[in-house]
Amino acid sequence: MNRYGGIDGAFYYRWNAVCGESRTCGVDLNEILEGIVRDDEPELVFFYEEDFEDTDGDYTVSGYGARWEWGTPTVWPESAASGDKCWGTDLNGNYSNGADETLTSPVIQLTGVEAGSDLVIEWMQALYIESSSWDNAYVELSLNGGSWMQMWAHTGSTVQVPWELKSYTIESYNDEDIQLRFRITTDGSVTYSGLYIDDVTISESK
Ligand SMILES: [Ca+2]
Ligand SMILES: [Ca+2]
Repeated sequence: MNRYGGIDGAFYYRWNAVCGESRTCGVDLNEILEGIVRDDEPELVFFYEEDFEDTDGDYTVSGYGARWEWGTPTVWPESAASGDKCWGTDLNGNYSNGADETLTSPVIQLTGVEAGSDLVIEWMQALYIESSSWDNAYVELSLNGGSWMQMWAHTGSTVQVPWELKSYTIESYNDEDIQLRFRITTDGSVTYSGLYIDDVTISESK
């Protein structure tokens, strides 16, 4: 295997197949492709992945006016981010007026994460909500059962944002249990489809 420089300054590895005269040399293209490694891209090692296809992920719903449901949306965004299923603040209608409703993950116990490494939490999200003057959405995180810390919040005008990847990094993670929650609070009038969540992952950045 030889190391060589790419035009962008990155280094790549490649195999050279050497065949003797007395034997046939077969090279599997897939094996070659799997063997190509770029040195300059961070590697993500996944410790938690939930696409909500087979189960609801043991996520729980709580709060006032709660309409969180697991399944396939029949109103906007009219699909999950992956496969057929996701969680959303009502799969077939708008969120409630006067609501304070939360979707909470199970306590996620991570084992094997290198102490002091950066932990990356990612989720796919679709959002259709009134201005944050009236209706709000939050994604929060708790470590070892501690107070909830904000990873993301809806700010500004009324928005309709299709499925997009959201990301939050915990720097210097050190062997703590993690819990996530997705929450909306609403005022007394004007409702939309709300907050939709799919493909939650936690990975270590190497
Ligand atoms: Ca899904
Ligand atoms: Ca409202």
